Amino acid sequence: MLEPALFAHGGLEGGQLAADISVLEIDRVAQNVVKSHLETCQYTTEELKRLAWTLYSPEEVRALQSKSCEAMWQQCSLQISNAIQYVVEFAKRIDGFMELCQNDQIILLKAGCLEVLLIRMIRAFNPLNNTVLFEGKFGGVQMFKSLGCDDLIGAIFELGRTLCRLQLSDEELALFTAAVLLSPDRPWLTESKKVQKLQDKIYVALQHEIQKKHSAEDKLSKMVSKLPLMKTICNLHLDKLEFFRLLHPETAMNFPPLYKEVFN
Ligand code: CLR
Repeated sequence: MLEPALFAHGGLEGGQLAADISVLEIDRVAQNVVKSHLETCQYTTEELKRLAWTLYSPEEVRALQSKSCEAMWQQCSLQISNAIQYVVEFAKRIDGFMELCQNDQIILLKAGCLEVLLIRMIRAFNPLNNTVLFEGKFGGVQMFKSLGCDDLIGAIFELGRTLCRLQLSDEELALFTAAVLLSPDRPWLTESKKVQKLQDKIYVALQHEIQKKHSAEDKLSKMVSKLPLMKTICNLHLDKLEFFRLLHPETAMNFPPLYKEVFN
């Protein structure tokens, strides 16, 4: 299943987390997670700032719209697959993740990586003109018309807008995505207690980080309140994929391996 992608880049040093949560330890957790995020976020903040006003021209949008549904799905699955590789690398660099059993690592990644991507999307989302980064340029919902998934795309953009309103810093983004990844309630986990302990520490670190500028209860609960919409989007994506697979089995067979591994 995910092993090749998960273990392709060799081992990582795994920090043993003590049982009690001290301020020192929370700082260490935050540092590790933020560093891991910055090392694996695919685009630097500067790159994204520079790209933000590189928009698809109307002709280019029309060209995307007149592609076949199959070709567009293929393109999107490739982009998503590339982005997933960075999420896998992010997970591997979080202290404690590689100490979980391989079964649980795979369950957490399969269940969480689209949610992480949706949160990461805010870095590549421009709420001023409702556009997202796709293959090097920014474009709006119309770009994805040929997919025939207007409801899914609409929900993704809506999430982008509401998450952008929270104005998350890279530190908050890093800790939030790590907490989502280390969700102890994913079905079939064998060591959910271990996952729970890791997630608890990350949430404490996130709370601590938010407190530097805001009232933590407020912002954290706003962040957590977006999780149901993310779950809805993930389920909608799986429905669309299943339907697409029925209509175009040959194309679906040729989707990138990582995309197939994660969403099968
Ligand atoms: C998310 C943040 C990552 C980089 C990245 C890569 C691919 C992008 C994705 C981001 C956002 C969502 C995205 C995707 C490619 C296609 C997808 C634009 C920016 C759109 C919403 C289409 C989804 C189509 C479904 C049928 C899967 O670091």
